[in-house]
Amino acid sequence: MTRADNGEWKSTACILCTLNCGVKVQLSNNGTQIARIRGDEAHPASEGYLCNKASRLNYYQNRSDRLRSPMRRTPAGNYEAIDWETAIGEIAEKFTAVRDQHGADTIFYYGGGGQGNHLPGAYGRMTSAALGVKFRSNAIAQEKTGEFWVANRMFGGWPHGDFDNAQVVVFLGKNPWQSHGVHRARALVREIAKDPDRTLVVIDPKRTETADLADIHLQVKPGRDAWLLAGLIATLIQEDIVNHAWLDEHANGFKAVADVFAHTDIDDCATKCGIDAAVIGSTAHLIANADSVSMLEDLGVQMNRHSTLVSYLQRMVWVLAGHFGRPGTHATANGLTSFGAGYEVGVSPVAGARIVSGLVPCNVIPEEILTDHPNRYRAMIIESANPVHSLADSPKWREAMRALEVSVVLDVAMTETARQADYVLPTTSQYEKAEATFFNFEFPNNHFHLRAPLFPPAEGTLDEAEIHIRLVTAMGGWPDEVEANLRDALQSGGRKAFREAVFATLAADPALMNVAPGLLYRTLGDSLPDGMRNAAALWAICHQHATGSPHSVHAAGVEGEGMDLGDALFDALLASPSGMVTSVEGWDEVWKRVPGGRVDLEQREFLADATTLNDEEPEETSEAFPFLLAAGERRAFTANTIMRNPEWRRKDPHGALHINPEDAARLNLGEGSTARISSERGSLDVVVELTDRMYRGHVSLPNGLGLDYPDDDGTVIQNGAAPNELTSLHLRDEYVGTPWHKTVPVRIEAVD
Ligand SMILES: Nc1nc2c(c(=O)[nH]1)N[C@H]1C(S)=C(S)[C@@H](COP(=O)(O)OP(=O)(O)OC[C@H]3O[C@@H](n4cnc5c(=O)[nH]c(N)nc54)[C@H](O)[C@@H]3O)O[C@H]1N2
Ligand SMILES: Nc1nc2c(c(=O)[nH]1)N[C@H]1C(S)=C(S)[C@@H](COP(=O)(O)OP(=O)(O)OC[C@H]3O[C@@H](n4cnc5c(=O)[nH]c(N)nc54)[C@H](O)[C@@H]3O)O[C@H]1N2
Ligand code: SF4
Ligand SMILES: [Mo]
Repeated sequence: MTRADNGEWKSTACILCTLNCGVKVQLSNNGTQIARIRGDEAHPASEGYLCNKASRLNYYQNRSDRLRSPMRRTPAGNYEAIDWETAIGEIAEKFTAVRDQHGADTIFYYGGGGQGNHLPGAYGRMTSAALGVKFRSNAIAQEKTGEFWVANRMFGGWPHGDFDNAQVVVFLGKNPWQSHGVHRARALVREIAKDPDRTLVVIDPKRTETADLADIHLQVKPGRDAWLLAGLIATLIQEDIVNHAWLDEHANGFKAVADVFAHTDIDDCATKCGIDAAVIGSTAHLIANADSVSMLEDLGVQMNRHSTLVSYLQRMVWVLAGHFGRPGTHATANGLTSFGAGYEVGVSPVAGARIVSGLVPCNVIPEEILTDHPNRYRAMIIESANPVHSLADSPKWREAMRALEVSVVLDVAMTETARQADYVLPTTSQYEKAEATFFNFEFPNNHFHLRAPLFPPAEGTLDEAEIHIRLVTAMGGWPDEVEANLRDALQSGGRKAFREAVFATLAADPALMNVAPGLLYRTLGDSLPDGMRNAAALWAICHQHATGSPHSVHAAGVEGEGMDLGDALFDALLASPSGMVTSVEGWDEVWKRVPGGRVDLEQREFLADATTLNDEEPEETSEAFPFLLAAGERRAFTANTIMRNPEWRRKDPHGALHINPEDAARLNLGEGSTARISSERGSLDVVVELTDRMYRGHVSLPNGLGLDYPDDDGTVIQNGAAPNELTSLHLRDEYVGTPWHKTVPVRIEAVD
C-alpha cells in the first residue's frame, strides 16, 4: 500500500484494551505519524467514546525498539540479525526435528493475540497444525478459564450483562473506570450514578474511582469474596426471596442449592469477609427486588483465592433472582467470533492439569518444561504475547525458556520473552495489516469491526500470515495445483465458483483444513483491496456465522440467501470502515443456546466447597509475609505490555506502590520514599504512594510495568517494577490453575 496523505482522517481502532473502540486518526509527516485521534461516532459499539489512553497510540506505532530483522541467539546469549530465508529454514528444521524425535505433543504454542492482533491468530494455527501441536495456551488461561468452565456448565455459553439497561449493576473485583471491559465505561458509570432509579454496587477492597461513584461499595477483605457471595446466596435462600416462579420454569437443581445454603452461617460469612451481616442482607434484598440486575466479575476475583468457586457463586446470586435472558440482565451473545466456550478437554501431559477451552493453565507451563519427565515440552512457538513478563514467576519462565531445545517469538519488539528465545521474527504492527475486533459480547446487537491498515509494513517485517505460510511451506506446504485451482476458480467464476472450489478441495482432502487460512490468504487475499490480504481468513468465519444464524444476519440488514449470505456479510464488512452490526436477535434466542432451555444450578464440586466454607479458617498472611499485594492493577496509563516507551504514561511515572497511610506510618514510609517489597520468590524496590483508597494490609502495584526501553541514544531506561518477579507458580486455583495475583503474601521494608 502507499502512504496516506497528511490531513486525511482514517478509520481504525484503539488497540489498548479488549474493547477496541473505533477511532479516527489523522496522519502527519508524510503519513508516518499518528498526529491526531478522535472517537469514531460511526462505530456501532463505542459511538465516539474514547478514554484517556487512546490519544497516545503513536507511541505504539512509532518506537525506537521496533524489530526490523529476524534475530538468532548466539551461544554467548547475544542476538545476530539473519535473513528471512535462513530464519525460516532453520526454524522449520529444528521444530520438525523435535517433532520427529519426541513427538508433536512436546511442542507448545503460546499466544496468538491479546487486546489486539486478532486476525493473525487465524494463521498462527497453521504452523501448529502442520507440526501436529496439541498443547497450547494464552493469557485467557490465567484469568477467564474458570469463569468459562462454570458458565458453560450452567448456561451452555458465557453470559454477558446488559449494563446499558440494567437497573442494578454490580462490579465484582472490576474497576471499569480504569480497565473498561464494557463500552463507554466512564460515561456509563456516571450515567448510572446520576440516575435515582438505578443502583451501582462495587465489590472491591480498594475504594476505586468506580467505587467513588457507587451507591453501595462493599469493601470486602482481600481474597474473601467467596464468603460474601455465600452470605448473599444464603440470605436469598434462608429468607426465601428467590424467584420461585422463574426457577421452576427455567432452572434445574434448585433443591440441591437450597439444601446447601440453608445451613450456611451468615454471621460467620460476614466476619470472614469483613462486611456487616445487615449489609449483606440488604444487598441480597436489593438484588431480589430489582427489575433487572447485571453483574461483571473480573481480575479482582479471577486472580484470587477460590476464583472458580467465586465464578459459580457470582452467577448463583443473580440467577436465583431470575436475572437472565431478559432485557437488563444477562445473555450469551452471538458474535462473529463466538467466544468463551468453556469445554473441558482432557489434561496437560506432565502435571495432569485440567485443560479448559483448549488452554493449558499458564501457571503449569514452566513446571511442564523444567522436569525430566519424558513428555515435557521441548519447543515453543510464542506469538503476540510476552509470557516471561506477563505470567507468574518471571525467574522460572526465563529458566524454562532457556531449557527448551528450540523456541521462536513473533513480535514487533525485543521483549522480555524475545530475549530468552532462540529465534525472534519481526512482524508488521497492528496498523500495518488488516485487523479486527474479537471480544464482542454485546446482545441483542452484536458488532464486528474489520480495519484497513494505516501504514505500509515497516521495512524488514512480515505479516504473521506470511511468516506462517513460509514456515508451513518449508515443512512441506500444500500442492501447487491446489492453490492454482482455487485462484482460477476465483478469477473465472468469482466468489461463487471460488467457494464451490474451496469446499470441493477440502472435501477431497480434509487434511488441507490445516492450511486453509494460508490458501485463502494466497488466493482470495490477492483479490482484496490494498493492504487487506490478511482479511482472507475472515471470509470463512463469515460463512460459518451466516450458515449458523442466517436470521440474525438478515436482521442485521445483510441480504442474501444460502451461501450468498456469507459472501454478502464479508463484503459488507469490507465496506464498513467503522465496523457494523453483524447479528441482531430477540431475547428468546438466548434460551435456544441454553442446553435443554434450562439453567443448570447444581454443580456438585462447588456445592461441596460451599458446604465447607464456614469450617475454613482463611489465613493468607504469615509473620514473614504480613501484607497482601495486588500484583498488577489497571491504572490510567497501563496497557499490559503493548506500550513500551515510558513516555506514553502521563501520570504515575514510577508505577508506585499504593499503600494505606496507616500501614505506611507503621513502616516509616513517607510519600515518594522507596520501599523494598519481598515475596517468597524475590524482591523489588518501588516508589511509595500513600492513599486511603487502599484497604489496610493490602498494597498494590500496576500491571505491565518494569519494561526496558532504549531511548534515542540507545540507553536502556526502565520504568516501574515488573510484578511477576514476585509471583509464584503454586499460588493458583485448584480447578483451573489461574493465579492468585491479587493477594500475594509479601513483606515491606523502608529502604534508606
Ligand atoms: N488501563 C488499562 N485497562 C486495561 C488493561 C490495562 O493494562 N490497563 N488491561 C485489560 C485486561 S487484559 C484486563 S483482563 C482487564 C482487567 O480489568 P480489572 O479486572 O478491572 O483490573 P484490575 O485493576 O487488575 O483489578 C480490578 C480490581 O480488583 C480489585 N481487587 C483486588 N483484590 C480484590 C479482592 O480480593 N476482591 C475483590 N472483589 N476485588 C479485588 C482491585 O482493587 C481492582 O480495583 O483490564 C483491561 N483494561
Ligand atoms: N502479575 C500480574 N500479571 C499479569 C496481570 C496482572 O494483573 N498481574 N494481568 C494479566 C492479563 S489479564 C493479561 S491479558 C496478560 C497479558 O499478557 P500477554 O498476553 O503476554 O500480552 P501483552 O502484554 O499484551 O503482550 C502483547 C505482545 O504482543 C506484541 N505485539 C503488539 N503488536 C503486535 C503485532 O501486531 N504482532 C505481534 N506478533 N505481536 C505484537 C507486544 O509487543 C507484546 O510483546 O498479562 C497478565 N499478567
Ligand atoms: S476503552 Fe480506552 S483503551 Fe480501551 S479501546 Fe477504548 S480508548 Fe482504547
Ligand atoms: Mo487480561
